[in-house]
Amino acid sequence: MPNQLLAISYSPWSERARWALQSRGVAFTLRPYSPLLGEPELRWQLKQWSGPVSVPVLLTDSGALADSWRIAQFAAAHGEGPTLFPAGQERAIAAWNAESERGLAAGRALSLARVLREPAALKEMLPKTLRAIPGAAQIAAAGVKRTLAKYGATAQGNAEVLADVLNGLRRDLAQSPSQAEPRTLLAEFSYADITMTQVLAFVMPPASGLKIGRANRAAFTDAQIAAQYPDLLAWRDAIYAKYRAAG
Ligand SMILES: N[C@@H](CCC(=O)N[C@@H](CS)C(=O)NCC(=O)O)C(=O)O
Repeated sequence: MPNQLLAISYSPWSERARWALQSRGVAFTLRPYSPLLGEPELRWQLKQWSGPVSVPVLLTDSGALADSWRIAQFAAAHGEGPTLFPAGQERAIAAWNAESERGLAAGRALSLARVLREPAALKEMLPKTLRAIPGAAQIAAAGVKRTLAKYGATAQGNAEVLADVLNGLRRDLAQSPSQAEPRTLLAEFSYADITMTQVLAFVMPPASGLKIGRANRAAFTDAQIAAQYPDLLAWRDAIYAKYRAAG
């Protein structure tokens, strides 16, 4: 059976896995996942009947990989292309991945609060066939609130956490040994760049990679934070242009 990637089209967590697999040329069939609606099948695939489940999930012949980090390591061990985890750098990359998690969690809380105020963005989160049904926005709002609760999102302090992660990224890029243009976090392109570029999806989504509707693109954009980090947005766009081949 070919590898199957269960992924949310507009989610930066899913994008990390998709990019890692595609950069290594690892073949997979993409199975678009809808939060809440897709959960029964996901639980069945994982044989996990209680506790939280999330995507991306890669279904392989040797079992399911239920986390973007594990999927990236699988990608690094298969196919061919950029090394992703250069020798001796795994701990450094894990630290960047932890920073990415922190930034993404804060960004999710900020973005989903804006999505909740925008019916058009809420409807875009549903599969096309459900968008016209009565109460579509309310159904999506219930799903969004569930996601916020599931990941323990708090209402306060998110802008500060996101800024802290972005300031760290700015510092790390300034100190990087990279001779390339655009700079990479390590001396060469790696999974560190894949995972850290994702934090910027909640500042302003990238032009490619994520499949995101117009209303959600606006809701994911934080004009105030974007105005403070034009250098990082330009870095992200340049990394995408150079290293993110179309899938
Ligand atoms: N550590 C996980 C986190 C993934 C994650 O947070 N996924 C969220 C993205 S919003 C998700 O699946 N949400 C849908 C849901 O929880 O129903 C990874 O990187 O794979």
